[in-house]
Amino acid sequence: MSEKLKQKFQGALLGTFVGDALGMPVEGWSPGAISERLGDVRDMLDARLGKGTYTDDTQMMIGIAESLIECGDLNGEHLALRFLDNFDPSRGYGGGTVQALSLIEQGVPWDAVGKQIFQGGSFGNGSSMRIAPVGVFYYDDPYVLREKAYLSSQITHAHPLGKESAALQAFAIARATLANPTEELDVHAFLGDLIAFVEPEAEELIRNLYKLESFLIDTPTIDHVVSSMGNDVRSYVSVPAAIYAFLNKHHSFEEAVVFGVSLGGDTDTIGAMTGAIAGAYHGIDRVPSRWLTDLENGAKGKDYVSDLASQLYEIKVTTL
Ligand code: RVK
Ligand code: MG
Ligand code: MG
Repeated sequence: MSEKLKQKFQGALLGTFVGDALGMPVEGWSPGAISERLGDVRDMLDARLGKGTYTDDTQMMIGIAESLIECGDLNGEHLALRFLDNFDPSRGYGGGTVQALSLIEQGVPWDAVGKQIFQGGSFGNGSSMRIAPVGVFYYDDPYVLREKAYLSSQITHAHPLGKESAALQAFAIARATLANPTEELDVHAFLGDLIAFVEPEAEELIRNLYKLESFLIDTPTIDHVVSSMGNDVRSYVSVPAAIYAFLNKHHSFEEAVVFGVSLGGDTDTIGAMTGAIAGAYHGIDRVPSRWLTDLENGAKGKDYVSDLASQLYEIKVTTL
């Protein structure tokens, strides 16, 4: 199990990176535009900072991994400062997150910033897209995982739906880490566990998760999925979209991420979150090597992220 568990840690972190880089070139496109102009997105395409480059999703995921490794736990203040240190606007951040980081830079306490963004905090998917390190590091304790996911979200996304979606995405990664990919996955039982995990107050999130039950039975067209649930930046829309992409195509990491990106809209983020869950399920050895080859590999690139996953795993196993 231990070698497999390490591969799952790497799958979740590099799965985020791969899905982000694959979806980035078609961010904001409709599913129809993607299928008409490109068919399936099955290869890294050149856009923005170049082929195989990451956006804010992976950049902030790296910040969480670094902070967990340095502190051995989730420390809100340390993480907030790390987000700020790593901030690079050329990666493309959400407006609320830029505002939150600017307030932290001005000296506003890290745990007071989140509530000042939008009305009662942001419910954008920015705290869910970066959660993979929390999902694998706390995979064996849902109670602690929820607490740490909320804490990591609070910094930039203090709205209850932002926090709950981040906890749900972390829990989906945790459950995928625990699952054995050589056994048939009961997708309805998996989804049922996720629905049971969500706090009942997060009604919008639960409503979208229930839609997935019928999608998994009826396998509707992508247009139907998008018109009935959406594919946008709201956390309670895009986290369920990523969960659906994983469950609908759970036999293959590649098919899951390609399907997630084909939903259009917030494709880098749906790709990143699908990649995190599917990577935690299958492990890094099932991530297509042509995708890994194409990833940027500079100062905080592919090898660095792989090393962060190994370090997180080593710290985790010493406490098991
Ligand atoms: C550029 C009303 C709200 C809201 C609230 C809406 C990167 C706003 C990544 C806001 C991801 C948007 C994405 C995003 C991550 C949130 N009331 N509207 N309470 N809370 N919104 O700004 O980090 O791509 O329209 O906090 O979550 O790849 O602009 O940013 O796709 O959600 O950005 O929320 O964005 P933000 P974020
Ligand atoms: Mg992004
Ligand atoms: Mg995005």
